[in-house]
Amino acid sequence: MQITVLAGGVGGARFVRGLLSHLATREAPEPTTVTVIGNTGDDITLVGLRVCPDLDTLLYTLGGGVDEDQGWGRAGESTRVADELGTLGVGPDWFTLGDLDLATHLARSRWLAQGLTLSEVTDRLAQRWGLPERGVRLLPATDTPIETHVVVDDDAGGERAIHFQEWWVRHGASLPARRFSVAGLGGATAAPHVLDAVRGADLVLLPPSNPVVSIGIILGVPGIREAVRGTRAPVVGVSPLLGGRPVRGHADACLAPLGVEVSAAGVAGIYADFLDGWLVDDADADARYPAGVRVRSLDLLMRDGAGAARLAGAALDLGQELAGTPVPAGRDRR
Ligand code: FO1
Repeated sequence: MQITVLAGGVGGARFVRGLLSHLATREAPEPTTVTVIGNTGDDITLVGLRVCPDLDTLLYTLGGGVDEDQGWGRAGESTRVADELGTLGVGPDWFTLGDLDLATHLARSRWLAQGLTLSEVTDRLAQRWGLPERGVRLLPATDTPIETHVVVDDDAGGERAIHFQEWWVRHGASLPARRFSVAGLGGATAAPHVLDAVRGADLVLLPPSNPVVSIGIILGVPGIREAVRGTRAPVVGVSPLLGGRPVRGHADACLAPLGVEVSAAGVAGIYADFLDGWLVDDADADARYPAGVRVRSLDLLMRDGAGAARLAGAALDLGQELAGTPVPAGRDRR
């Protein structure tokens, strides 16, 4: 079975880890490969190094090296280099690159400078983290460098754009976003194997990643949203909102500027042109959802690994249920 997942950082990585552990516990498992298409809009160049936070969060989480409390960065990390850079006044003080994490960025930057694509670099990092042995393929959404910027008010009545990471980390998404603009997205092309992984999937999953700045960016790469709309596979998503609030992160601050209702139903609405199934929390079971979307409610929280496996199992079950039923006539995306 071919499962393709469009994933952002922390929530997406935990969901995929849960998916892998759920798949490992099935009786008589059908051979299954999981292709994860990772968001690259968070990427940033710092102290001359290319940092890919969502790809690295997926690598560290699926490879067993992530700092569990943070959900990002390396376990057992130290910051001697970052501390000295601070003393030297080099690099922003609001974004800490740990010593082990720096090795990832140094290797990636070196390989990119040697002419490797981001996909080739990600393959090497995935090998280092043992992803192929776990039946996982990690693809960047695009090899074209893209960066999400957030347009906020300046202090002279105008507006200015800041990097997504500055908005997210330095300001905690507290500056009202007027809009998002993704540098390089219009000219980007899907990375190798990405479109095939969507078109050839038996199931496409959207974990509870940020629908605007994570999954929204992946879908914004020319050709990807069309591929999701056109796939024969059921498309099943997991709400990132519970009772009108993000389970983690700042999805609410991202939906407001789009005028989208901050709710599980609101997010289903922005996916409505391709969504077949939608997992929501029991608290949101009675809301109104787009026609043609099959909604199931459950305890949405991934409190631990077992919780993530349970949520992923529910998504798989909904996908199987949808695969077994004829597509309602008139679904606009078949
Ligand atoms: N998040 C923070 O809140 N503070 C940090 O200093 C920080 C550093 C950092 C370094 C590497 C990396 O891959 C991620 C890092 N993050 C940090 C998390 C990052 O902002 C998020 O993982 C995503 O970009 C948002 O989804």
